[in-house]
Order: sequence, then structure tokens, then C-alpha cells
Amino acid sequence: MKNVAYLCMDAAEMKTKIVFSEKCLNYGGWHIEGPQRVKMAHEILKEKKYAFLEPTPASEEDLLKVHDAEYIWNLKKGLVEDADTPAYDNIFEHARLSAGGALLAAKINGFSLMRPPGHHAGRSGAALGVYTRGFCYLNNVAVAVKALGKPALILDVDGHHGNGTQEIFQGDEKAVYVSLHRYPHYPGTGTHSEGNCLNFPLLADCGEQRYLETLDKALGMVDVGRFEVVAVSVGFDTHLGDLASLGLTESSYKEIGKRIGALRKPTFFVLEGGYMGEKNGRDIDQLLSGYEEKL
Ligand code: Q9C
Ligand code: ZN
Repeated sequence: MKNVAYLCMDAAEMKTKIVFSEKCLNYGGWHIEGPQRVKMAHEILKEKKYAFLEPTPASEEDLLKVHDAEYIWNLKKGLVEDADTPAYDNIFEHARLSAGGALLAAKINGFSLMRPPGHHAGRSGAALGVYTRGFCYLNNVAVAVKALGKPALILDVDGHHGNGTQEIFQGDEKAVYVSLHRYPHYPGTGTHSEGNCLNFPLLADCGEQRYLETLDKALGMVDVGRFEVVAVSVGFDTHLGDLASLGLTESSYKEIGKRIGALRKPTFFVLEGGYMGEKNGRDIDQLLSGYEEKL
């Protein structure tokens, strides 16, 4: 019976939904982590007929499952500037909406196309002894995983190590964190695996073949059956020429998507980095079309 209903669904219904709010474009025009990277991606995905859903801000209760009250308080007051991460007006509200995007993506197994990103933000700001928060304020993916409260595999394919996410989930029996990232590179953490955090440092521009071999090895080390959900921190700054380039191209993201789909678990995606807007849009489409091949 299940199969019958399934055959009647049309292609549009099977497409992963995108969580997006125009509000995330209203700040920070001059920084590399600026509105363009998400605006252009949104336009491309609109043309490709994706469906969009508007997030609502994460509640303080949701944030406090991940971050210290004192850090949240400072963020509210705007006292959180560092060399990479500006204290924009109303940054707390922007960050709260981005965290809300991750929460909604988790609920509908969608893709949160929101900014600011989150994976460098630890419990009380900069994580694991790193000096900056790398454009991050609240750890969006962590907020969503903690709200679900389910055993989760967190896969981080941004080109930078998610030191914040590692700090938050280190020793958490319900979660395994797997990250592939460029090293040596910012933030300088993630050189080796520790307990439930599996790290795979890769050299600059290592290329698709090396990347996919490593991803297969990493996923092969995880007992996927243990988990009820896969949370993907997805950055496209691994794209050739981007900030943490590993020499990947559009078609590489389709291959990554296929491997995520093959895990056959409820999955959601949260945008981290990726600083070339037009490429982000096409890379997201490729990632999701590879992921949806499981159907
Ligand atoms: N000041 C994300 O992709 N670069 N963040 C620092 C030395 C910071 C990247 C260079 C890169 C942060 C979400
Ligand atoms: Zn990054």
C-alpha cells in the first residue's frame, strides 16, 4: 500500500523543502559572509522550483540547551565582536532566526538556507581555544539536534572544522560528530579523532576523488543503525576557489548527496559556509538531487 501512495506523489512533493526568510538578507553587506551568498542561492533554487518555508526564531529555552546563559546575554547586548565576527545591530535576532531555520529544517527534513552560520560557536562563544567565532553566533545545528533529543549523527562537510559543534557534543552519548575539513587551515582544530568526534583533515585542493574516498571511510566507521536522525552541517567553501577549497566542483556535491541519501535516515541540512552565491545555489541543487536519488 505504501508503494502505491508513493508512486502517486509527483516530483515536486519529493523535493527537499528549503527553509528561508528574506530577513536574513538585511544585515552585513560588506563582509565576506554577506547577504549575496544566500540571496543568489535563493534565486537559483526558486528558478529550479524548490518550495520554501519561513522559519520562526528559536526560543531562549532551545538556545539554553546549547549555550550558556551569560553568552546569550552578551549576544543580546551586542558584546560579541571578534576579528572575524562583527557585532551587527540586532545580531541576536538574526542569529535566533537562523537557529529557528535549523529547527524547522529538522522538523520537516528540509534544508535551512539561512545566515549567520553556526558551527564555530561553542557553549560560551569561541570554542576549543580558538580566538574567533568564524562568522558564527549561535550553533544552529546543535540547537536543532538538542531540541530533537534523539540519537543523532552530525556530519559536517563545511571546509572548516566545526570546533563549536565538537565542543558542544564531545562526550555526548547520543551523538557522533564526523567532520571532513581542510587542514592546516582556520580554525586549526580537528587534527585527530577523539571519542565520539571523528575528524578527517584534508590538504588544500585535495580533489573530489580523495574527498569521496575519505567520506566513504568516515561513514564506514559509524554504526548508522544507532541513530534516528542525520544532521548535516553543509558548507560549500570546499568548492574550488572558495575560502577552504578542497578542489570540489558542482558534481562533487551530487556524489556527497548520494552518500548521505544511502544512509537512509531522516535527514536535515543546515547551511554553514560557502561564499560564492551563484555556486552555492547550484551546489545545493546538486547535493539535494543526489540525496533524493534514494527515492
Ligand atoms: N582571521 C565558516 O565557513 N577566517 N566560517 C579567519 C583569519 C575565518 C569560516 C582568517 C573563516 C571562518 C562558517
Ligand atoms: Zn567554512
